[in-house]
Amino acid sequence: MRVSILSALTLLFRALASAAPAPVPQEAVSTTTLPDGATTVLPVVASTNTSVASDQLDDLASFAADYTNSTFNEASSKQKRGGCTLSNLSIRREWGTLSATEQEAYTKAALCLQAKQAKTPSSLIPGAKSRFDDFVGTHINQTMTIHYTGTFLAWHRYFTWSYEQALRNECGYTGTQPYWNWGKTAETGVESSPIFDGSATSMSGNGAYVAGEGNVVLGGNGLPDLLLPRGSGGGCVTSGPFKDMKVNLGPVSLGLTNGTSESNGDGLSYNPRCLKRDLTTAVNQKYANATAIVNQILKPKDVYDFQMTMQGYPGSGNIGVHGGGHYTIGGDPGRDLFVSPGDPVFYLHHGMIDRTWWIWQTLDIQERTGAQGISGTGTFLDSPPSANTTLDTVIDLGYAAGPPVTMRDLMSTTSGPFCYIYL
Ligand SMILES: *[C@@H]1O[C@H](CO)[C@@H](O)[C@H](O)[C@H]1NC(C)=O
Ligand SMILES: *[C@@H]1O[C@H](CO)[C@@H](O)[C@H](O)[C@H]1NC(C)=O
Ligand SMILES: *[C@@H]1O[C@H](CO)[C@@H](O)[C@H](O)[C@H]1NC(C)=O
Ligand SMILES: *[C@@H]1O[C@H](CO)[C@@H](O)[C@H](O)[C@H]1NC(C)=O
Ligand SMILES: *[C@@H]1O[C@H](CO)[C@@H](O)[C@H](O)[C@H]1NC(C)=O
Ligand SMILES: *[C@@H]1O[C@H](CO)[C@@H](O)[C@H](O)[C@H]1NC(C)=O
Ligand SMILES: *[C@@H]1O[C@H](CO)[C@@H](O)[C@H](O)[C@H]1NC(C)=O
Ligand SMILES: [Cu+2]
Repeated sequence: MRVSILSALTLLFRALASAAPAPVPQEAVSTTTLPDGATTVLPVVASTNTSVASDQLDDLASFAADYTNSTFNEASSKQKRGGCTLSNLSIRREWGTLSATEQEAYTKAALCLQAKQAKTPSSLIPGAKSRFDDFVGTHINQTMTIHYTGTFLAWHRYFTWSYEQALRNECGYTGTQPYWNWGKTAETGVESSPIFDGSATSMSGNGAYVAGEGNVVLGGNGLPDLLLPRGSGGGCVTSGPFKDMKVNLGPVSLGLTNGTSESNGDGLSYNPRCLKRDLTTAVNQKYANATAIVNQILKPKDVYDFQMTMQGYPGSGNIGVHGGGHYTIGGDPGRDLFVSPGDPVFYLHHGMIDRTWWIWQTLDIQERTGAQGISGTGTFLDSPPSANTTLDTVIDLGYAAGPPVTMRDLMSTTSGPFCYIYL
């Protein structure tokens, strides 16, 4: 592997800065120095006790926030950041820490996007009826070039941010994009969590219980089958802010609970139906518990491993925290890779995906926000083969949002179009 001059300098600097390293592997912690000289102690191994792992995740997130904050005091990184300053740095928070007023403002803004006219011409996507659908349509259109590709993380970062901007600029929302900490719902059970409890301050609850459903079967393409249990719902969402919303697009590749899948062609025609969920705590606990999240952050040493672990190495039997979140929601469009942004909770899930990436990037910031922070090509598992994704690869969100930007501008949450961190 090529080592850039910059990362060589970083390594040298670190070696000098830690002239007397403490022998700590037994305690499974390491001491890290922030740009402003402060030091912090971080875990190096995920605890198998999910309650301890949950604290480890908090420590890692605090480190990332402190680290980002301290770079604002460093002259050298200021020019790279353009206009992002400490005074306009926005902070994304976990759903359960928002006030009831903030939670309701968020869902009200999402309903507002669902009531606003689409920008996508109906000649291109006849089923896109609302501004909310512009985002779903863009995701459907690009699904095969944004998952298991070099653009996966950055594309979804830009997509989620653009949705947040639409809520703010087109629907008067004044807050930031909240996220879903999967580790918390794995502990409490998904159904009773503030996100999914069906109250007026939730993201709506479960689908109505549908009897007689079987497993969700993943696999195909010669891979061994992976069975996921059905959840506690399956039918239409009956409570909370989104109980009357219509899913207009899809399905394209909707996994059903009898081993088959359903599609409506390219999914771009008008197909209004209720939002369905099949909340599945067992999937959350198995694939996206706090230990899995901390492992996701601590184990991968390069972005190839990071993004493959997150999406699940095909055939490994593990669907990763990304798949874990999607299949915890279940239902329609929750189990449809193409149409999943048709459930508004998608953006809380991808907020957490992005938070996880942000923390991982901060652990080796130069390397992981630069060219070495990209791996993969422009097509799903490089099939059909396509060019490597680079810092110059352009991301275009079509009618959902603009402008097209290069990967270079999407690698840091505090430069390019972005100016946010997570707590
Ligand atoms: C996990 O850790 C918590 C907090 O330290 C402790 O109370 C609990 O007993 C541990 N659980 C197990 C199964 O060891
Ligand atoms: C960020 O750093 C500034 C000093 O530069 C400090 O005043 C502020 O409290 C810090 N904010 C956070 C969230 O740590
Ligand atoms: C932050 O504020 C500065 C001026 O205070 C402005 O130039 C810049 O565009 C803002 N950045 C963002 C990302 O809002
Ligand atoms: C699977 O379930 C769907 C939807 O309930 C149904 O239309 C289809 O016939 C079922 N397929 C099989 C093979 O049971
Ligand atoms: C947490 O997730 C990991 C990875 O998916 C899994 O191996 C482990 O069994 C899970 N832990 C618990 C307590 O379910
Ligand atoms: C694309 O990336 C792969 C893996 O990093 C590398 O082996 C290959 O040489 C690259 N191809 C080009 C054309 O740069
Ligand atoms: C779908 O993607 C293609 C590029 O892959 C683009 O040319 C086309 O405009 C997109 N359609 C919509 C409606 O965004
Ligand atoms: Cu996606």
